[in-house]
Amino acid sequence: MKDLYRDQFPEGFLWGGAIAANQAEGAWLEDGKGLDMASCFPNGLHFKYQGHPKEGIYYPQQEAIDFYHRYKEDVAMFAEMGFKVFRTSIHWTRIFPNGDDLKPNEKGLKFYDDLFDELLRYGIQPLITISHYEMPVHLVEQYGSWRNRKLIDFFLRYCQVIFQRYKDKVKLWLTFNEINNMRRNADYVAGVVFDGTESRKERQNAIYQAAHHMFVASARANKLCHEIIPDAKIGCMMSLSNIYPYNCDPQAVFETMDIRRKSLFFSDVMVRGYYPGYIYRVWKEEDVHIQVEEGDLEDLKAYPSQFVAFSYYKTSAHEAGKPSFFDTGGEVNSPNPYLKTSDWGWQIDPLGFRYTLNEIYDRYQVPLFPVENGLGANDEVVDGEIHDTYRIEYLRDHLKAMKEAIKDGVDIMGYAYWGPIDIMSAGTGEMKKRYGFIYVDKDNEGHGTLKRIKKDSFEWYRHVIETNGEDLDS
Ligand code: BGP
Repeated sequence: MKDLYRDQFPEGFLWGGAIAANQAEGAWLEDGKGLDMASCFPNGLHFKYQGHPKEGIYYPQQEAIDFYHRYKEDVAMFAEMGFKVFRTSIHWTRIFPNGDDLKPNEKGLKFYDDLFDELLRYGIQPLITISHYEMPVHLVEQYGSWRNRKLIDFFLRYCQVIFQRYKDKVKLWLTFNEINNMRRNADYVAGVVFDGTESRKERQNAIYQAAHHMFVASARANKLCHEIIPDAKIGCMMSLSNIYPYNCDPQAVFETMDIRRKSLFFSDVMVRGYYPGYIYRVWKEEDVHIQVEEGDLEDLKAYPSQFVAFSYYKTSAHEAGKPSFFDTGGEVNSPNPYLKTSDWGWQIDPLGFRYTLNEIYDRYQVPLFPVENGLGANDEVVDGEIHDTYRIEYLRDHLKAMKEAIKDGVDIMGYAYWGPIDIMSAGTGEMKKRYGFIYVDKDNEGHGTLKRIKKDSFEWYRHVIETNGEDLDS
């Protein structure tokens, strides 16, 4: 029998980094762009939509790191590190300023043409998220966002335009960023805003109905993508930081499985192509009734996601009966005494990364792509230099764990480090929570020159890519 054991990163492994348009581009109303939700999140008060921007308040995403005007300099540095892939999102409101417009905005389309050309010039493949927390505000106010079935058509019009326009440039696509986070944070992820008066039943119904519309939209986007770009791959994107039972109390073990499964529900539908049996009990108990139209379930089945892209930052531990909370990193529960904790309270767990890669591959048997993993830390500039040994350590340990997962037989397409250049935090709006190999001179209040400085991790990651992950110990 052929020996399929693999102990190296495969040839052509897609090393690179990932950002999102809303956290990097800035230029929030430039060149015909419309208002998106992320531009309305004030500093430090992230995660809850509070309406249009108001005078006198600082909104970090509006300028972000000005990637819109500085991308050439940034892409040149990604190329210097040897990136094979670069993940970003298309800002929906650059293409359709209101979301329901009939014609796209040419200036917005041109920006991404230029960005993709710049990447391709260096041999860097774009990996594009179609929607990364960037809902057009008009769709939220006018239609109630994904609660409304009309959103499927608006989204598909947007997909049609971008697939057609970029079909020769973009061969890797993701539909919705961390779609499973809408279970806990429906406004940020899906534009489903609650005013505080809704009952739990109403909220649950709205979330599952919106999710259904997004599943159908995603399946039909997959179909469109196959038709327009037959040699492209299109996947789903999940938040998969993991959760362990705090101890061997069977109650804790079962509850943990249940919490995880409510999250994996999203990829269960998108990858397997049908609603799993366990959800009917959840809906029964929560009194959820969703509207499904003719053809919906057939399309879910016919056009599943081809691969699972995901974020993994940390793990947490669940104690029986203790309610869990939630942030951009996933569940927040009891501190795990076996793990170290980052400056932002996220528990660092490289073995959890290997565990998660195995867990997800066992469940779906489709290729996996970790497209977010990294350390958000408080970096200090000393004499113009940043010695981020803690970031190198985090990265080394996670890459080693990923290599072990390859030995375990997991099919991994590539690795995109989150935030290769410092960007605005999605969870807190802070600039101080830095992930980058490249430092950006800007502070939490928006002051700074925006100058870029390489950190020590820059050279370290460059060497990793150069050796295709062979040398992780230097
Ligand atoms: C994920 C998001 C990203 C990103 C990351 C880190 O949930 O997809 O947009 O920001 O988390 O989170 P934070 O920025 O809060 O540190």
